[in-house]
Amino acid sequence: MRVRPNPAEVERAAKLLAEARMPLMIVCDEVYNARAVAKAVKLAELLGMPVTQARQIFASFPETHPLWVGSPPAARLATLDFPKNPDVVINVGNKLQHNSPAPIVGRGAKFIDMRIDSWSMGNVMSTEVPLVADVAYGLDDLTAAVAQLLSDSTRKRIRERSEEVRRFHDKAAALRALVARNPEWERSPMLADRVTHEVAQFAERDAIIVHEAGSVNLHGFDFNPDGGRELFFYYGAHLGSGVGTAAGVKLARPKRQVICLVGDGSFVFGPTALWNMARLELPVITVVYNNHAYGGPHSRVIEKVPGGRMVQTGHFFHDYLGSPDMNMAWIAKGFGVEAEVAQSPEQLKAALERARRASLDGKPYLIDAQVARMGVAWADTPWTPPIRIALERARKV
Ligand SMILES: Cc1ncc(C[n+]2csc(CCOP(=O)(O)OP(=O)(O)O)c2C)c(N)n1
Ligand SMILES: [Mg+2]
Repeated sequence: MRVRPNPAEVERAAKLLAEARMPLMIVCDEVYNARAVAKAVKLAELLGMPVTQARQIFASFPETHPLWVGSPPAARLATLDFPKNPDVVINVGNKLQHNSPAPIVGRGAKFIDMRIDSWSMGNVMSTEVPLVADVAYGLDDLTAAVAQLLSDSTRKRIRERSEEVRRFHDKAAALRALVARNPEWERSPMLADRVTHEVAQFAERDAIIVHEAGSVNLHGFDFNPDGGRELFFYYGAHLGSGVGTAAGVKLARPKRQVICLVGDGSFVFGPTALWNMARLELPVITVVYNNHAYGGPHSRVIEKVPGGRMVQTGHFFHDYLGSPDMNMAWIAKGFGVEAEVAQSPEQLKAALERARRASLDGKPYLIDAQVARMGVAWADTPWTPPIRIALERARKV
């Protein structure tokens, strides 16, 4: 069922947005699902309004658009570099699962909440305007209402704001490109950022990226759900969901290149769908970021319990997956999928070309990309508990 928003609430929201000093829009999964990306772009452009996205499954806005200001690094809008103090925030299609005592949207701004899934509306955020609607209709109606309200002086202010947002967008893009200036760019085992960079160079312009690559920060893909590259992020899924998700996405979209990015810890929780890829000839390319570790949980322990015994002794019980190292290419071969290990950027580039040829032949392919452990407090040879059951045996059977 598709629902239009209450016209009286649309009027109130339009007035808040038209009068705002610095409005901010959060676009989320309902925008993608309602195929309303172009409508979100239209409203943003009408208002010269910066656009961001809080943790979701899909990318719901063209990331090269000059009004795109990136996603907040720590989920909350307060962690955005820009804008720092929005006075009106509009959510379009996010259920707002806050995951923290500090809500995603700060308390300072007036808040407009537009979505069809209204269950959690107003339960944490005090909400100035609730707009229960199919977001495609909601965006249409709101855009029409805002257009009615814009005076010449407001339009001038909007043009100036658009320029300010564009300057930030361009600066952020220039800074992101500096990732390639890392002095360790050529190292092996590789920087995770280097692996991401090579895959982003390699991916088709309308590739679908299934992302379960642990603590890896995606960059360089310039997602654009309106005809460009698309994202399936592991939000809300269990560890090990990535490979199965990728197989499902390829089944649903056989004409699109599907690339599965997965951490080694995540991969070993759920490689089973490799077998389905082999049997059904689903040419998915899987890249494992193999740092032989639960890198994220390692860093989180140090962050959350810095005075703990594991940090004091350097003996971490839960994070190192080496000794013996797992070979993900062998695991893939066991499921009937051709695979190889890539140690260096050169090997990775060559491996990606072989993966492309496998895709042409209708075959899945896996690359076990060797990635450095870069968090704090990693030893070169991490400690493991000195337990050797074989030595404890009273009977050698
Ligand atoms: C079913 C399940 N078990 C455990 C966890 C906790 N957990 C979150 S991230 C993670 C490790 C991920 O490791 P990896 O994929 O190698 O990524 P890295 O942290 O090394 O980047 C674990 C165990 C989880 N999210 N889901
Ligand atoms: Mg890992």
